[in-house]
Amino acid sequence: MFQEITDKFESVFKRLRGQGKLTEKNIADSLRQVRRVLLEADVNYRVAKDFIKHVEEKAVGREVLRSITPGQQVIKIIHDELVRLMGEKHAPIKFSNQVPSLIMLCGLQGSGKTTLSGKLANHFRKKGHKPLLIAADIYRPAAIEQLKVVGKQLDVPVWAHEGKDVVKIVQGAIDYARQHMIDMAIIDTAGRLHLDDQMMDELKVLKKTFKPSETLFVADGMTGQDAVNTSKSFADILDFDGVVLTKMDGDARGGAALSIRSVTQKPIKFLSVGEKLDQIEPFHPDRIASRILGMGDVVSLVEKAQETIDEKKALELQRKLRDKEFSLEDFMDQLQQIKKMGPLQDVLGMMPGANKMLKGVQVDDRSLVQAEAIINSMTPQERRRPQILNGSRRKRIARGSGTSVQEVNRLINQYNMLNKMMKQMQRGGSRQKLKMPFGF
Ligand SMILES: Nc1nc2c(ncn2[C@@H]2O[C@H](COP(=O)(O)OP(=O)(O)OP(=O)(O)O)[C@@H](O)[C@H]2O)c(=O)[nH]1
Ligand SMILES: [Mg+2]
Repeated sequence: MFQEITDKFESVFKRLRGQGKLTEKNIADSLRQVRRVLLEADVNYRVAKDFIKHVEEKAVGREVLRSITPGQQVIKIIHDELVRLMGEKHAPIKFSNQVPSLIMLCGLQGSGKTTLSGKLANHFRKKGHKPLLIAADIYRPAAIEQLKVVGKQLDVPVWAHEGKDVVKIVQGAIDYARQHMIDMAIIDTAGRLHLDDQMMDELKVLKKTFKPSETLFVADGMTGQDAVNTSKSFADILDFDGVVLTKMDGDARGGAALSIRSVTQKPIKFLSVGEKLDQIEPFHPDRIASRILGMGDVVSLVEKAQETIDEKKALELQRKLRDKEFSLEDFMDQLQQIKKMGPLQDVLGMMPGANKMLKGVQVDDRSLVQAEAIINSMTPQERRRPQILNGSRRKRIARGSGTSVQEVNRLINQYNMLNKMMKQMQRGGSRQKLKMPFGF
């Protein structure tokens, strides 16, 4: 996600930082490059133009030119403007006083509504809500079945009834929810190829009848400017509350994420980043801006870690580090925990500086699998006391795991490095507060 735009920003910034002194001319040059980066990322033309104008107004101010770190100052201005562009603050999902709160999803065919229904149910259940999924796509024959599969996967109830009257279906679901202490219901509506009248009328009726506390427009992030344009047309007809951009794990260039707020005046509330039901991220403009500018997103990383990493194991690990007992077995545990957090590339993308550090390095989830195989081929004693791993043991392990001695060596070096870094973190002051249970 955002890899391409991050890389390009990085090369612009590198030159900017290198300048001891900035003049109006070289600020203008840099901003021309920034404008090109935005346009290449498929940011709306008008949005890019306004963006540059704002940055220029601030950057050419006397403070920047006189400052000791003029490059950094300009970068800071760009960062703040990006945050502003995306709506400043995270816009949370609204709940109503009445039970159940209704979240209605709408959007074009295949944009990811049904998948998102499951993701939202999963997300909010983790936060203590009790969700219901409502199958309101009565047109596509397999649609109801698809939602049932999602519900079953999560063990979340699905309200699904045959029939041609969506209002009746939703009413039935609300009654059911009230009887079963369900506090939120997510309506999965039918998609259309285009925003046609019949679809809009149906959504308008649902909105008027049930007054959902949240109506979300689900837009396919891979379609770039098309996603922005359909969101805009949709907003003109049906006043929705927010956008969810899906398929942001693909080669989406980021332009839609940067333009939608400014074009539609509607905030992005979530990003959907994969086909699995836990691949969803609340949209925080400041965090995304940092990520786009290659500054990492430590807050999201830690949140993700907290969600997926076993607290008990993390505490145990801290104790082991303190007592110098961190073994290869623990190392494997760590690898498995990291694997749970999602594709390695995404996890690393959130770490400050990782983009620069890993330039050109292919991060591959298979390397985790390989590491597991290597550790699995060791005896328990070798895992606990890696210092006994001499040449012949390493050869045996390589054979057993279908790898080479070099690969075994590399893993042991990584382990040693991690061990050292973790000890430093343990000693270090502020970093320790993050309680990152793994030590990049
Ligand atoms: N890679 C990726 N694929 C996704 C994401 N969200 C949905 N998909 C895939 O996109 C396809 C369409 O998703 P659906 O959830 O069925 O879309 P829909 O909007 O309900 O489609 P209709 O009901 O036909 O209008 C499926 O193959 C999903 O697995 C995402 O964030 N990333
Ligand atoms: Mg669907």
